[in-house]
Order: sequence, then structure tokens, then C-alpha cells
Amino acid sequence: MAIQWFPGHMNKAKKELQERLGGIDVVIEMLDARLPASSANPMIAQIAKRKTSIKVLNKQDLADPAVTAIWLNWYRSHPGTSAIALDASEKSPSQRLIEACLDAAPNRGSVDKPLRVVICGIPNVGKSTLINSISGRRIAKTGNEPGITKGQQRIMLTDEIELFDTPGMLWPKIMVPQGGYNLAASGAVGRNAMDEEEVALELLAYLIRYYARELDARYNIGDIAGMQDWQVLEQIGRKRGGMLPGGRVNIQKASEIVLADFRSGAMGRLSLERPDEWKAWEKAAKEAAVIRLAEKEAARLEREARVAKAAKRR
Ligand SMILES: Nc1nc2c(ncn2[C@@H]2O[C@H](COP(=O)(O)OP(=O)(O)OP(=O)(O)O)[C@@H](O)[C@H]2O)c(=O)[nH]1
Ligand SMILES: [Mg+2]
Repeated sequence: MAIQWFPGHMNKAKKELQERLGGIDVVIEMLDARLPASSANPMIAQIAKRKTSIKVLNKQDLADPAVTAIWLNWYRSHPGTSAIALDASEKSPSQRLIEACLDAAPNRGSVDKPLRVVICGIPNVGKSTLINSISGRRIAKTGNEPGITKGQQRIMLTDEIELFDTPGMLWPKIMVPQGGYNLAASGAVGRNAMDEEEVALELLAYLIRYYARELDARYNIGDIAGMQDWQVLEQIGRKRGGMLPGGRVNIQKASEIVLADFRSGAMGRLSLERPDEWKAWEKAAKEAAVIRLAEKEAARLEREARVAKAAKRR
């Protein structure tokens, strides 16, 4: 089943962002460094397309550094796009970020022309944490679950820089299935909107391919090569998740362990996508959408023909 999560407060947040953008100089779009493409909100891209934007690949402390470097090069190879990688442990992210904002809007940033910046992105990616870190105060509420910030919040950073925190937003239809699973694995999706076992299996299938060593180091599985995702999940359950009566593995518990370990970085620094891979997933999703549309149209024509035939007979 595809992942979709667009609760009411996000629709409201979308409208508020649209209204706010008129007076904004720079949009900081916060992406998850482990899944930069999956975490890029096409709805934000659409409503902010005429604005100068800076991509911040956050939580880089959890992502595979070599893959983050590939993504940064990839973004920077697109004209007019600036991208930096960050994480909450960085002592003074403000300096780097403010420099990037001032570079992006060189005619702003004075008392009579303050620089107005909005930070937006998916839920739970670390927007409010960054705002607190930049301001040196705990102004914005943060928390380890999606949907903490519910409304926009304005923070005067200095007399010259005004910053807006916004609620995390997903979008009404996630077209690329792998993107939905990656968002869910990262912790951006509400618990009620996903099946943990399904998300854990998708995550394991990817990790088996790229990070077998890390999986083995964490769960002591042995030779993972040739093992299926469900076999690895069962092994993890056997070793860590407890057993159900009758000797069965508690798969739900095993799935929760895998997701919690991924989110906290307990398996090491892992990334869930590479640029070329993302392109292929996106292409396949577009093709699937075209096929679905053609099937729908064929069914409609068939229905019409049947109705016409029945009418003729009468
Ligand atoms: N490892 C790691 N964790 C981070 C980082 N930044 C934030 N977090 C954690 O991620 C969780 C979410 O942080 P928030 O700042 O509340 O995220 P948000 O984007 O404001 O979330 P919403 O308000 O729900 O949209 C918290 O548990 C933070 O401690 C980071 O760079 N690295
Ligand atoms: Mg927040």
C-alpha cells in the first residue's frame, strides 16, 4: 500500500505559506540528508518556484557521508541552486546559513531592508531545532515525532534578519512509492498512516543491498548475501524482538526495532537513495501513472460501448 499522510493542519500550513511568501526573500527548504529527493516537497517547489531557495540537507550526522557529497554536487550542478549539509551537533550553523541567505539575496539584510527567510520542509526533519540553535534560545517547540509545529512562528534573529518557522508538510499524493517508504522510515509520517512491517521490509531490502556490513554489525546476522528482507527481519526478531507463544517471531516488534534503530543512527550512517536511483524510480512511477490512466480510459470506453449496445437493443 502506498504511503499518504496529509492531515488538516498541513493543508492550513500550505495556505499560510502561500500567503506569507509574498514578503519573503529566501526560502530555506530543509531536506533529510538520508533521502534528499524523497523529502523534497513538490507542493513547496510549486508554490515557491519564483523564490530564491537554499536546500539544507539536515541530519547529515545520520546519512552516509559519501552519498551526501554526491547529492551536494548534484544540487550544485543545477544553476541557481545552493545546497549545504547540516546537523544539529554543529556549533554555529547560523553563520554558514546566514552567509548563504545573504549571498542569495545580496540587496537585503540591513535595518531598513531586513532579510526575510522562511524555513519549510517535511515533518520531523529538524526545522524547529535549527531555529533554536540559530537563535541560541529554545523558542520553538521540538520533538521526536512528526507534526510538532502546528502554526507559523516568527523569530527576529537580528535587526536585519527575520525568520519564520513553519509546520512540517507532506503533500496530498506521493507519486513515487519508494519515496513514500523512505519518508515513513525517516519518521516524517504519522504512525497511524503506515504499516510498520511494510516500511521495515522496504528499508531492509535497501539496506541489504548497500549496508549488509552495518546490518550484520548491529544484529549479528551473519552472511546476509542472498537473504530476503523478510528473512533478515525474522532474524532480527529472533535476536532482539522477543518471541510470541508457539515459537513465532514477533514481527511487529522486530519492525519497530528496525525503524527506531534507523532513525536514531544505531545502525550507523546510512542513506536511502542516490540521484540516479531516484531518477529511475521517478520514471517508473510516471510510466505506471500513464498505464493506470490508459487502463481507466479503456474501461470507460468499454462501459460506454456496453451502454450504447444495450440502448440499441431496446
Ligand atoms: N540526529 C539528528 N537529529 C536531529 C537533527 N535535527 C533535529 N533532530 C531531531 O529530530 C527531531 C525533530 O526535530 P524538530 O526540530 O522538532 O523537527 P521539525 O522539522 O520542526 O518537525 P515538525 O515541527 O513536526 O515539522 C527531534 O527529536 C530532534 O532532536 C539533526 O541534525 N540530527
Ligand atoms: Mg517544528
